[in-house]
Amino acid sequence: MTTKLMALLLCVGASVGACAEPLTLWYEQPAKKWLEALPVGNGSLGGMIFGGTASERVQFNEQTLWFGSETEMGSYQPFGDVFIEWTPSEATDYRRALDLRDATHRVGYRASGTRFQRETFCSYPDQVLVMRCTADKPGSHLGKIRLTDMHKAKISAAGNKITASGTLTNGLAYEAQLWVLNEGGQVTAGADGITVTGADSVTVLLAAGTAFVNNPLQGWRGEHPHQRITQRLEAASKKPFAQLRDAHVGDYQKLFSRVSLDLGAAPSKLPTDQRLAARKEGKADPALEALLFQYGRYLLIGSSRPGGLPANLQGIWNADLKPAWYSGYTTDINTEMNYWPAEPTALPECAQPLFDWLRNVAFASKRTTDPRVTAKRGWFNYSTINPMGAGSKWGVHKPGSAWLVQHLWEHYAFSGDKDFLRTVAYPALKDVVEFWETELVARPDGKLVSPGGWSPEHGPVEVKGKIVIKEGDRTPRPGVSYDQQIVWDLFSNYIEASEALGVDADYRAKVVAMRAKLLGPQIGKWGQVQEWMEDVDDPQDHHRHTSHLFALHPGRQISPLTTPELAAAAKVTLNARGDKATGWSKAWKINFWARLHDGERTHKVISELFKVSILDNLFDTHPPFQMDGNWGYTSGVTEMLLQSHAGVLHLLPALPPAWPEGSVTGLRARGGFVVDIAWKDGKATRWRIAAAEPREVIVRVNGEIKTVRAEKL
Ligand code: FUC
Repeated sequence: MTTKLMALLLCVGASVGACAEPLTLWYEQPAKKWLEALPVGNGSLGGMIFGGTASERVQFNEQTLWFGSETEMGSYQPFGDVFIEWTPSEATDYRRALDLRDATHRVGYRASGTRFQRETFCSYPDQVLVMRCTADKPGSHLGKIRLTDMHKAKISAAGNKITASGTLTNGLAYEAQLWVLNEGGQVTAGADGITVTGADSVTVLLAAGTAFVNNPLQGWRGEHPHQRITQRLEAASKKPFAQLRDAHVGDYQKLFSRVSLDLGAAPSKLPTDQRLAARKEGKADPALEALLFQYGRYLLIGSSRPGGLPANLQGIWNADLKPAWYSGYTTDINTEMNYWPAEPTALPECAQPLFDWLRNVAFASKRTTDPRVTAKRGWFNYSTINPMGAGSKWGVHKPGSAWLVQHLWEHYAFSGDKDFLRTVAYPALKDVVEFWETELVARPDGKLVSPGGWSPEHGPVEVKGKIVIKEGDRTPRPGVSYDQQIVWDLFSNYIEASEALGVDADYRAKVVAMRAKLLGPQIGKWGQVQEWMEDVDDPQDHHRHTSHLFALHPGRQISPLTTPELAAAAKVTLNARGDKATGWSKAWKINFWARLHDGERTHKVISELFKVSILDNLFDTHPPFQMDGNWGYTSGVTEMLLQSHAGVLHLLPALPPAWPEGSVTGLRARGGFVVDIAWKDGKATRWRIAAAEPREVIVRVNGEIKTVRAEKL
């Protein structure tokens, strides 16, 4: 038996409170409400596990169950629930835990002298959710298993199987199947589910799917999912549990274990909700901060895997028929923030769904008949989009396409993958550059400006002769900093991409000339970075969006290393905006302050995030729950430890006094580097920089600039 497995077993069997695993979320009671349940996911199929003893509930989703079409926004839909009622009901010695090391949820308790255990995971290789229920005495499983549906599907049970098969009002066919595999005892189907009697152990397999096809050329629709999910279940049911488990753990760990983070303090022995409560009260808990960092990686692996759709506003986990903001893709911050950690925390595969979606949305945007999003060249779209490119009618969002293609550039910047650059990133960048080439207009002084933008999601309006900043105002205005900075970033990425490929020298020269004429960031009358072309910013404006600092993060036009005056102005802006805001807004501020190299302030914003915006299951809340803040946080912690956007590899650029000692391994940096760092008393003590081919790199560490030879990976 491996040491790890032994530790796990010891933990499950141990009395409550005896475990202090750094990578586990655990609780002494089942979840009462959805936001206390714990998530499992394989990128497309997701479950929220309540962990009840007499009554277990797994609310599940499959990421393609969407109302809407290529022309109607619709919304993401919950699929259904698995309910299990077990007798006996009285339980003691209870513990439920989500272990991020093997992406497995475990429930353990004692009832009527028997020790029960339940292990659940969602497998990417086998495309099924697996729940195995065991006991230390034979014949102990007695109960009923039901499958429910949120959309009036026909539910039928036969033998050991329950099927829920239905069609949404937009014509999308869908199906879920639950198979019950028993060892010992009996399983019988009835009108309302499957009854289990006297089983030694029970394994529940769940698969779900829809007729959605992620391809506009096929009209987004393919075959009925029945065959596909039946085959998955047939294949999975023939494999021993240990085989399913090993395949799942192997697949997951290949991604997850690439990065480790130790923030230097022994993890608390308290359950996660009690630790969180103490953290909210101001008690230091760096290990909880490290756990939240890794949770972001866990959640991205759980909701964004190759072949699927990108993680939406709630990842894939949603129980609402009318989810907040459609549980869609909002491109004026949220969708992009979801993917900030993908490249630096070594999960580039998880960004693949974003790239596929981007290609599809570009395609759909080009064939739309909606004049509001019809471009002469290139494309743009609305601010909130569904998987098929239809948008909420709230409004168009011209710089969204430029912001999204930044992720293609970053994929290349981190990996150095020239094939990807040539075939995917470069054509997509050029397409959007062409949009802006047609869109930009020259002011009388020759400066190029975007003619009609907005600064998400407010604007200066005149009321009784005075300018006030109004929430939600979308009056189109020229030269808004948000547009200008995103276009600068797009042009810069395009220029570097065409240089790297050695193509389109003439067009590149044109883009270089356009970039030189772009109206750049301006410093206003109170020392701030101007949000609008006119100097009308209100120092009392605490709006959640700080879009005019795009250039600081995720852009690279402003940096204390290259543009110190603008960086100082960005500080003025951030101080005026304040540290209090919605979940994702604070997560963005963590990234901003890290980019300003202010570790102490960054950590103060982390404290604000924990205090107000982290829920008991460690989901981030806007409110309501939105997963962008989880991913923005993970990205922010990375930015505190390693930056690579300003021409140097910068180790520990924003290390806070609260993390005097620690280590990180496996972070990725632009240029194809993989970096490990250890530190003590706030100073880097050891580092290792590796690359596919050994070469020299300029490193900034402990206030010094060094040339370091990267080792071979
Ligand atoms: C943008 C934000 C909101 C929310 C929504 C999903 O509209 O301004 O705060 O995050 O996206």
